[in-house]
Amino acid sequence: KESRAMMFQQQHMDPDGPSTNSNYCNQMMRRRLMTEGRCKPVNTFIHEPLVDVQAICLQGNTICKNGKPNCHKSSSSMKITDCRVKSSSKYPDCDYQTSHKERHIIVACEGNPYVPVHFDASV
Ligand code: DGP
Ligand code: DGP
Ligand code: DGP
Repeated sequence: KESRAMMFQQQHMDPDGPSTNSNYCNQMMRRRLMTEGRCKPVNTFIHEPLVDVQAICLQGNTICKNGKPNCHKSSSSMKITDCRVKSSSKYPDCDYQTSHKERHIIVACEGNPYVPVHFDASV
């Protein structure tokens, strides 16, 4: 199914971003529909070309946090923004802390073509 791969792009891809803006996560978490029904607690956006993120599926294989074997760690560090909900946030007014970072990222890949479907961690 294309849907998990499309969902990954919706939730995690922002190749042209980020604007240097402490409201980045508040705006993007809403715009990408992660504040519907609840405030998604933690989410990472990736500021690299889609082809470079898809290529991670051919890079270092590693075990996912859920124990599945289909995770892959990027061989290069990548520009990311870490969004996490503030303890003072009250749904539906989802309020996030925005942190720009450069890290190696770990994604789960599935399917044929074998593409990212889940963001596992940054290291
Ligand atoms: P870890 O085991 O390293 O994935 O840490 C889990 C942390 O993430 C913990 O602080 C709780 C928080 N958390 C709660 N709900 C979610 C969620 O839906 N997604 C993610 N990524 N983290 C969550
Ligand atoms: P901590 O930094 O310890 O609060 O843990 C946060 C966890 O959330 C860590 O295991 C990495 C994970 N995480 C970061 N971004 C995302 C994401 O976009 N989706 C999911 N499912 N987990 C994420
Ligand atoms: P996320 O990118 O973390 O928001 O998750 C997207 C989907 O991936 C969601 O349906 C949960 C699922 N998922 C969570 N953990 C794993 C994992 O370790 N491997 C795989 N393949 N999928 C996972």
